[in-house]
Amino acid sequence: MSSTATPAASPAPAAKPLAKNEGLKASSNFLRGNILRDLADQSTGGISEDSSQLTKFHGIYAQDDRDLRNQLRREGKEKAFSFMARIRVPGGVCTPAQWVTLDALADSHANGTLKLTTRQAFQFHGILKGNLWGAINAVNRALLDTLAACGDVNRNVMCNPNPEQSELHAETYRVTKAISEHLLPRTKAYHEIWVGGDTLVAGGEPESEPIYGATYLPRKFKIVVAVPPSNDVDIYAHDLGFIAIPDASGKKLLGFNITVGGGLGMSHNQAETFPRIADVLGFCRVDQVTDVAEKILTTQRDFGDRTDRKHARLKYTIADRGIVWFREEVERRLGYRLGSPRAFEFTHMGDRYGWVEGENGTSHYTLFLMSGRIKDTAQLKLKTALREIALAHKGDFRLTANQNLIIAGVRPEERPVIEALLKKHGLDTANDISGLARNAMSCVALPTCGLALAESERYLPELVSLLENELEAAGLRHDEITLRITGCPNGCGRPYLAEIGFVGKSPGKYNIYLGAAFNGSRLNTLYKPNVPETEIVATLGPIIRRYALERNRGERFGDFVHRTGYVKQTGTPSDFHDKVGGAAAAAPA
Ligand code: SRM
Ligand code: SF4
Repeated sequence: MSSTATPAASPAPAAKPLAKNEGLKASSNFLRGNILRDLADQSTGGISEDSSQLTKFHGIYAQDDRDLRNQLRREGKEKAFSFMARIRVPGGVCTPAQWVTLDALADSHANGTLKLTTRQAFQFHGILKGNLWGAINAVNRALLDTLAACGDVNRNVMCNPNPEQSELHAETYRVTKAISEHLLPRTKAYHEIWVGGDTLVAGGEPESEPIYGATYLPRKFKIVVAVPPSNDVDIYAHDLGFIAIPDASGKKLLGFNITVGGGLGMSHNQAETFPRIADVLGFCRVDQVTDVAEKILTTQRDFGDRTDRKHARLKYTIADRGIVWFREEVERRLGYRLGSPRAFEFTHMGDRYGWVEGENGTSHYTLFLMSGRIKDTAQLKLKTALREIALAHKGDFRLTANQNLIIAGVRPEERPVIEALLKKHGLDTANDISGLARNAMSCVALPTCGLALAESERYLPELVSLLENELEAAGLRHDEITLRITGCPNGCGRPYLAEIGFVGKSPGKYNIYLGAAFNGSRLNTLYKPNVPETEIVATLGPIIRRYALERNRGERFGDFVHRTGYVKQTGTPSDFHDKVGGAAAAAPA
């Protein structure tokens, strides 16, 4: 696999000034900035705005408790600052020992919970400034890290979370790790600040970022690897995707179809921002994958819009310049042509719950976790249960792209122990969960997310049960329907790929989107804007009842609402925006 970096091409002359973050990156001395100074400042629980932009590259977000904001403002006090740290877990694979460490750190350094994200990572919330260095340092000592979990770089690389399911899955995981390592930033700043000196990095050589350059990427960049027929990683939502193509035996990896230009974030009523489904670009062999990933990333590095962060993702570069231009530019950098895409089929997104047998005699249990939040409550001691399982488990854990957890690689002699622990804690209920809950996902939103306009994680249980009542009454309790909710239009819970999507508009009000494909290959469409929580059942109940009565055999909910005319896709901004402001002429490509 190639490791040669393409020198940065001269960017086209920019008519508009560069975005502020560009100057910040350039002058940060490879992401150092004033982070150390700000950490040492004990006069505040926060850090400066510039440092809060730079710490993102270190996987750390400055936040404040939004539940307390108004009260503290009234009292003339500083916001209740704390930090979120995102731990990168390529392919979602972590060991039981790492789990036990993170479980303990959540109590000693954060808010006592662990959060599994929609991109196979862990998050700590509520880390106070005085605990931040200790938390990140301890994460590194557990042989995990937070480097490049956020920021204008390639983020955590996702793949089907079960490498032990088959040799094909295992090979795909190895490729995922190779991509992840190849595209990691090379700055020593992270280790200097959080690990202590250059403990893990050979010193001496002048610092450089051979792939990124000193200003990194125009914006975040996300890569996933999928193994059909499962589209569990939501490949069409990502900047770059690789679809595993097996050889004729079906057991060995032949290569990958490449997808580019997916992305979901948008801003309400700004038509020039929109979710976009990735295009299939071509095919490459296994030994070409890191080279292809690098050249696609550097194309975006050089042509992405550095003047406007709302227009800086790869999806806009491709929407503006066209996929043909993009392929030619990537092939020019590669020095060879990409192959024609091979046939593939995705049948579903999401996770398959309960026990699955692997090819090597081990088995794997997928556990449903509401919003990926791991905590103890009066009803369910989930955190305690998973700690006990981690202490007994000899295999691995796999974080899924849907905020769930796989207890993986369970040997036959170990299985009774794990089964007993699942039963003891009431976690052996995979088959009792409704079809809607099994396919439900939310983003974090309030109280930690600074961008939330409405509740999401805290509202999901109520929303699910409201709609479950309707489905139950219509005889559809076990039908699988995808439901996703986010507290704002940024799309962290991938709501535009749900058959029923809720996107926060203001406190207690949501835009309702309907009609994405069950296999993740079609975005949904705005059905009704600004729906108050109190009107959700009245809005969706009649559609659910009609679906029960009039659907064709095997017809998915998302397809039904298209056939019966509740929504239709036009390819214009009104698919996503209720009112159109900004540069309304730009339509989704
Ligand atoms: Fe996200 C920003 C949480 C997956 C699109 N996302 C944020 C921030 C950091 C808010 C902020 O910038 O201040 C949120 C922190 C909330 C908190 O308190 O923890 C946040 N995003 C999350 C997570 C934790 C949601 C979850 O409940 O699991 C996911 C972490 C993934 C990870 O481990 O890396 C998460 N975010 C996503 C996804 C889904 C995906 O990638 O599969 C998307 C849509 C896909 C995409 O990127 O287009 C997503 N997040 C965004 C955006 C919009 C980006 C855009 O192109 O417009 C923002 C805002 C931004 O970047 O300016 C954002
Ligand atoms: Fe925050 Fe919006 Fe992302 Fe939800 S979708 S976590 S509210 S940025």
